[in-house]
Amino acid sequence: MTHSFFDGIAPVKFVGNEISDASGFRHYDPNELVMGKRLEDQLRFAVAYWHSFAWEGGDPFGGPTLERPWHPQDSMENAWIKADNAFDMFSILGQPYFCWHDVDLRPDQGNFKDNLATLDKITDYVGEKMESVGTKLLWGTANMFSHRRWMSGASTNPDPDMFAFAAATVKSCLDATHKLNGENYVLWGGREGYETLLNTDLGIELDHMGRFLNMVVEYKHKIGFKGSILVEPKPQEPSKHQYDYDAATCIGFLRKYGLENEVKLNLEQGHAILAGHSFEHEIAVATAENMLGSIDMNRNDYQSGWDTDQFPNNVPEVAMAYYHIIKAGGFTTGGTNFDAKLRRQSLDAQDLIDAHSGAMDICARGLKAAAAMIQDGGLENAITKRYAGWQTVEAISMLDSDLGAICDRVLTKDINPTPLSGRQEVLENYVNQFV
Ligand code: XUL
Ligand code: CO
Repeated sequence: MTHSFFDGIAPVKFVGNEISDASGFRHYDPNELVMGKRLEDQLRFAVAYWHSFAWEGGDPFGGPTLERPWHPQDSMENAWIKADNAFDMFSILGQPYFCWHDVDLRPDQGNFKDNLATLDKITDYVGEKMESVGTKLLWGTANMFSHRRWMSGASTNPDPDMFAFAAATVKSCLDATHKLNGENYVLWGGREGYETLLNTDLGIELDHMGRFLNMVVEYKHKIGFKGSILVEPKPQEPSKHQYDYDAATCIGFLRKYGLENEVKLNLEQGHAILAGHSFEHEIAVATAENMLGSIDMNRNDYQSGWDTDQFPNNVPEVAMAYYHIIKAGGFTTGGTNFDAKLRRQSLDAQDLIDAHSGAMDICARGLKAAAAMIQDGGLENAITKRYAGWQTVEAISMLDSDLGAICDRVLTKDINPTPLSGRQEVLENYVNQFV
C-alpha cells in the first residue's frame, strides 16, 4: 500500500504532564508500574474495529459524513485497505489489543457460504498484520443485529432456520477468534429481546437463548479455545426490551441455564447508564459474584436516552470503575475496549488518534487514582468499620439460628439498636482528594 489515511501522523508518545494541545500521552506511560504491574498490562486497551473503521458517520437523521479510502465497504479489495489502515492506526497508538465483529472485517455477500470464505481470507491477512505490528486480539464477536435477517432475533428467533444461521455464524466467528489467538469471545444480544408481547413467547425465547449459549460453551471446549466466553448486558436499543438487561439479570440468566462457571460479563459504561445504573454499580455487581470478564469503556450522554458511544472523559467516574476492577484483582483475560465512536463532525484521521489517545489518558488517570485509593485503604477501612459488628460470635451464629431464637434474644437482652451515620459525605470528600 502506498498511501495511508494516517500518513504524516507520528506515533503517540508519553510526554509527561505538560499543558499544551500537542498530541501525546500525559498520564499513560505503558511502562509505569502501578500496584506492581505495568500500566499497559493493567489497562489492556483495545480499539473497536467497528466504530473506528466500519462506522461511516450516519445517524437516525442523516447518512455518512466520514469519507475513508476503504469506502465503499462492499469488496474484498477495500477490506484489505481497511485492514492496512487499521493497523497503521494501531502502530501510531501502540495499544496492545483490538476487537472485531465479522462484518467489520469483510464485505457482506448475503449468504453464509461466501461470508465464511471471505472471513477466512481476511482473518489470514489480519493475522499477518497482527504479527507484524504486534497487536493482539482481545475479543471477536458476530454481528447478528444489523442485517435484516436478524430483525426478529438470532438465537431467540421464532424461525428455527434463523437459529441455525445464527449458530453457524457464531461457530465461524469463534473459529476465527481461536485462529487469531483471541483472549475472549463476546456475545451481545442486539436483537435478543422483543418489540411487543403481542407476538412474543418469552419462555421459548429464553430457553432457546440458554441452549444456544450452552452450545457455544460446548463448542469452545471442543475446539480447545482457552479464552473466556462473555455476554454483554444492555437494557434496550435496538430492541425495546432486551433480555440481557443488566449485570444482575444476566447473572440470574446464566445461573438458570447452568452457565455461571463458564460465562462472564463484558460490561459497558453506556449500557449501564441506559439501565439506570452507574458503571461502577454494574462492575461491583459483577465482581461481587466473581463474574467480571471485560469492559467496553465509553461514555453515554446523560440526557439523550440512547446509546451515544462517546469516548470517556470523566475522571472521577472512570476512577471508581477501575477501583472496583482492581479491588477484585484486575483483569485476567479481559481488558478496556473503547466501544466508542467519533462525533459525526470529526472527519479527520487526527480526530481518531486524539479520541483514542485522550481516552487512554483518562483511563490511565482514573486507574492511578483508583490504585492510590486502594493503597491508602480509606474506603476499605470505612467499610470494614461499618460492618465490624458482624465479626462477633453472637452475630455470626445468628445466621445459623432461626427467627424464634433471634426473637428470644432480642427480648432477653432488650436489644434496641441506635442508628449510626453512613458518613457518605466524608467519603465523597475523601474520594475527591484522589481524582
Ligand atoms: C452495542 C455494543 C456492541 C457490542 C459488540 O451497543 O456495545 O458493539 O459491544 O457487539
Ligand atoms: Co459494547
